[in-house]
Amino acid sequence: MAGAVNRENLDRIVGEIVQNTPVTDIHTHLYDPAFGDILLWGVDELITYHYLIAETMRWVDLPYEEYWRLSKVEQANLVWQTLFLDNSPYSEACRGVLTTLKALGLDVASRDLKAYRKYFGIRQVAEYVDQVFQIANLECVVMTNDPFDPVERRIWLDEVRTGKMERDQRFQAALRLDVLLNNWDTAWPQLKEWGFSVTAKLNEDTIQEVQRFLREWLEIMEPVYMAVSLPYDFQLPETSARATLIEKCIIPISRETGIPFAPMVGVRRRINPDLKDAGDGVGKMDIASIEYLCASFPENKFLVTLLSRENQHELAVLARKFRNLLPFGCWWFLNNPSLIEEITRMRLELLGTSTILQHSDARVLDQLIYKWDHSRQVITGTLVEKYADLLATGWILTEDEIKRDVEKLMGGNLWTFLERSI
Ligand code: RAT
Ligand code: ZN
Repeated sequence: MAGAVNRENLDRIVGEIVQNTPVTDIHTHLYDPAFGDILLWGVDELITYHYLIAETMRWVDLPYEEYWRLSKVEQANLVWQTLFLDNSPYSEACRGVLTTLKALGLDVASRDLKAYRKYFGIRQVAEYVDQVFQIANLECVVMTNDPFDPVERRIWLDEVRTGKMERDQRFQAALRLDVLLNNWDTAWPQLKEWGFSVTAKLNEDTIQEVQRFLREWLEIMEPVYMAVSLPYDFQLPETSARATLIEKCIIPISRETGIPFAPMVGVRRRINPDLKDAGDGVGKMDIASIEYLCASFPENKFLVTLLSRENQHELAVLARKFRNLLPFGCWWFLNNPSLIEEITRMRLELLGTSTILQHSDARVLDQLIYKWDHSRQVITGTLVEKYADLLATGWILTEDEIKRDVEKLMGGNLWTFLERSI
């Protein structure tokens, strides 16, 4: 049979296919370069990634406020000295910096931070975006777009809505609703100031107005989904502003527009507030809340990622029961090779090809390079194992069939779920 795969050529073929399949990266914190400075890139941003700050602060005897008072370059110097020179940088976040520098053609052996700075100092962002997309082999990335963030809000309203800015289709939007859903006490006065006739009490008029707010932002951003990061103790159903907002505002609008709701659950925000973004933790959530959503709203679609390792098995089992649930990615503290391997293997065994294996969560453009390189390595190994098991039964596989599967797993399933293309 043409393109037939056997045990001898399997590793090579799967490796090449995973490498050559462009990814839809379903969750990042990157921005369309036209949004300006809020798109982070370059070596100092890479080195001061909050994952690395958490690791640095375990070693240095420096009050947190003093760290935050340092300039970006001084912060990067401290992280570099502490994690890369005084210790071997094999933690996932450290290794990621080195994978990235190497892929860009820099000499990692030199350990010459100044030379790396020089390289980035002369780069132009537009061509750099092209280069990163090409090295990481990405089709598109999904941003995290917060209408309550004053800087972003201004860009969406003044530049995008007015048509002054042309959107780069490689950067798809996601309407992020953390403030609305997790902080109604702050959200409602803000909505009121913006001209929505809402009150603290979620009466019928307020619900209608919140729906109007959502419709407006869906029109402005044209997002692929509406997302929220939720704490580990999130419950549904329950009597709370958040539960009411989800059931009475998000769910009906999501159904009406066909734009999925994406709960990302399991965070313990700011368990060490002095560490800022680096100070969040993880907790196991109650999967019954996701089950409630999928079962109660069968006409709605849910994209779900959970932060706790302990929730991964029950999420995969739940997805077997509900086709309106699409689990995605190995989120944040799970984005480490050992855990990606475990979760990927389990999802392939329980869900076949009907999942999205990974997202990058990149906050700095350059991180796309390492996050996808490392994930691709693990995904390749796990897929080889699964296809080898198939071949061992006497099943015949073709390269085209492997390509078909990999395209789905690397993000193609998002577009099928959305019933649209990019
Ligand atoms: O992974 C991260 O960088 C976290 O700080 C969060 O942004 C998390 O991914 C989130 O989307 O809330
Ligand atoms: Zn994130």
